[in-house]
Amino acid sequence: MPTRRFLGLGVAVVLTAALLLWVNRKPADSHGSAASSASAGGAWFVDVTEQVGLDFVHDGGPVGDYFMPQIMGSGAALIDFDNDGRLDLYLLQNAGPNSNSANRLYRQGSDGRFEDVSQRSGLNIAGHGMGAAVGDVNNDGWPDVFITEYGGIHLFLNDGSGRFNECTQAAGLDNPLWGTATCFVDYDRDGWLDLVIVNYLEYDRNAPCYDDSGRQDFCGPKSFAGTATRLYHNLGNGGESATAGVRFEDATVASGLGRLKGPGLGVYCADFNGDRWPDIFIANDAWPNYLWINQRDGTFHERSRSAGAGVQQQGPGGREYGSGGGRRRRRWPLRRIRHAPFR
Ligand SMILES: [Ca+2]
Ligand SMILES: [Ca+2]
Ligand SMILES: [Ca+2]
Ligand SMILES: [Ca+2]
Repeated sequence: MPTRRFLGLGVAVVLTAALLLWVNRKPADSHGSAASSASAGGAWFVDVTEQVGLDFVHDGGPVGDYFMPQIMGSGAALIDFDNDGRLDLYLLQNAGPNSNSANRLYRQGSDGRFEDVSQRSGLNIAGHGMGAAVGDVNNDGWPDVFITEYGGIHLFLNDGSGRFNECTQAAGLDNPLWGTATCFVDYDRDGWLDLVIVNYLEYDRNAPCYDDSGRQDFCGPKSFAGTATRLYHNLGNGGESATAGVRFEDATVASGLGRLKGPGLGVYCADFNGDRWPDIFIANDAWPNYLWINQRDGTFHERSRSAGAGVQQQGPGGREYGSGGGRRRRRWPLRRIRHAPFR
């Protein structure tokens, strides 16, 4: 029987190597200095990365061949994988599946320091890691982990002992595209977390790009066609025990999300119109964003324009939104979201 249910939480980010780290308990000496610094009008945040034992170094892989995924990853997830009340940290690598640079899981101890538990966790895989999401997909009370990569995905079930077991294929999941952001959301409110996988470009590494002076450069978001976001519906475990795992069905076409393609980089799932049904916002790179409003029948309608959220490059009131790309581009925050109700 389910012992704990996670709401539609999902964390998905496509980041550069820089991380803004939050820890819920700091060592005593740093706590004092941080408090006095803040009270004196100084910085609110103190970099405690080394002090708390985090020695992660992001690896983007070999340089020189302008392989575009190298400048787009990688993501991270905060997850209390052992349910001790302290957030642990999972960090992705981007050096490719044949690299020795594997993803790493750090467990936070009672003193606020982190221990590298990657080896025994089973999460220490290598790849072109992009996004990560955390959610209890089999309702056994233990948070599970989903990862997107350039060319693949991975779903790991948490067995409660500190070990994660991959079940991607058995769960019916597949995404050979360039997955970026991702999140869990129970879009049909049946008590089982469903899965959103945002895809980026139909990238061809054999199609080089060049800058204005004719020198080879990294390709940008307009160099290739965009792709559709994929939605997977969680079928549950058929009433069997929690250890039986989960099964998903591809609801991309049936839900309507497959109708529009784009260079997706970000996602946020929330009830944007206040009807208590979760909606899906997709942030595209140098392309109008998509706001998929839940129609409460398993389908979504795209409403970014009427909601004022379809910000696009050089469009009225909005400029480019997104990250990466390798070409000099201005970056502006999302704007023009109105607060008037819409359907
Ligand atoms: Ca923990
Ligand atoms: Ca679970
Ligand atoms: Ca569901
Ligand atoms: Ca809604």
